[in-house]
Amino acid sequence: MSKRIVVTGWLPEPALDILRQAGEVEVHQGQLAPEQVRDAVRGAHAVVSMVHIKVDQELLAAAGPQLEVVANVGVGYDNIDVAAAAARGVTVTNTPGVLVDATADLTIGLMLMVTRRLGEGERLLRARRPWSFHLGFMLGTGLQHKTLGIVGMGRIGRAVCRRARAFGMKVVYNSRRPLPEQLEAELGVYHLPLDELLSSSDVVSLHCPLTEQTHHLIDQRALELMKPSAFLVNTSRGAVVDEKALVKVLQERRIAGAALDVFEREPQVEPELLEMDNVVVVPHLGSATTETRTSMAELAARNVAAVLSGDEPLTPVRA
Ligand code: 8YV
Repeated sequence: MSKRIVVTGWLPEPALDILRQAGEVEVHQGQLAPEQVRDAVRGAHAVVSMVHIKVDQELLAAAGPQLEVVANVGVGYDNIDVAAAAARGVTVTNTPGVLVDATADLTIGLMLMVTRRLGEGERLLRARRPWSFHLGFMLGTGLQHKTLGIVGMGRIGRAVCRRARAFGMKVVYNSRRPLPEQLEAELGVYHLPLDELLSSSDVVSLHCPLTEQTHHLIDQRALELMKPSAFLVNTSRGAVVDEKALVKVLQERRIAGAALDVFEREPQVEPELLEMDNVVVVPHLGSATTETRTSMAELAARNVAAVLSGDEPLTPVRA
């Protein structure tokens, strides 16, 4: 009997081709309510989950005991109750590696947008407001010789670090596990306690996963440690930042600006953020290139194919 593979969102064709060789594929697109997802996965042997789909006890129970694998299309897997899956013998996989460059590129793009006021400038022209060049017009902040503080020095953090060093920035970092000395030397970085990183950086960029420990890691207290001239960039997960506290410190001008790719209650965005000229907001585009999304989807599909045929998955998530 052919195995049933349920896909919970749009997937590029090359990935679907891989899945079709592994079983019977059913794609559910559009904004699915949790009960619609539960209905969709009933009887599935494999679920390809998108990062906004909550894979919890209820969903796993709805799927049934034949479920073998949940393949997340994303490196982050905070949407999945990994322990609950493990308890049911369900393999969980993610897509590390393939999205490192795309996410690091976007981070630098956001950093430039917010420090050089690019969104603000574009809005000015699109509003057809009068302007004229003068030496003091729309001055931003240069990155050269400034300090970038990277929170979370995994593969994406390191890729951002390399790019920032090429821009002439100094880089400090904070990570659960500090890097080996040799790698620190190669990257030209050193580890700092989080508070020190926050108080000494000109740009703080977040690259840690969302876990119980990192939920609201950047809260009111943390934000108030930042310099009034500093910028916050978040391409990790929205809930790493207390978004309401961020609104408050921005309104009080306690930091200079923020550039956000992710939000605490996606797809909602705190409305005040949309009103502020020193805030850049984009809709979760970290890995959104055709090449990267295709690679992510193919990796997820290969993980499904491996597990359904009794092989080891390529990129398992350990409980
Ligand atoms: C996007 C991500 O969420 O991989 C992650 O964890 O956040 C991003 O890559 C993903 O591409 C959305 O499907």
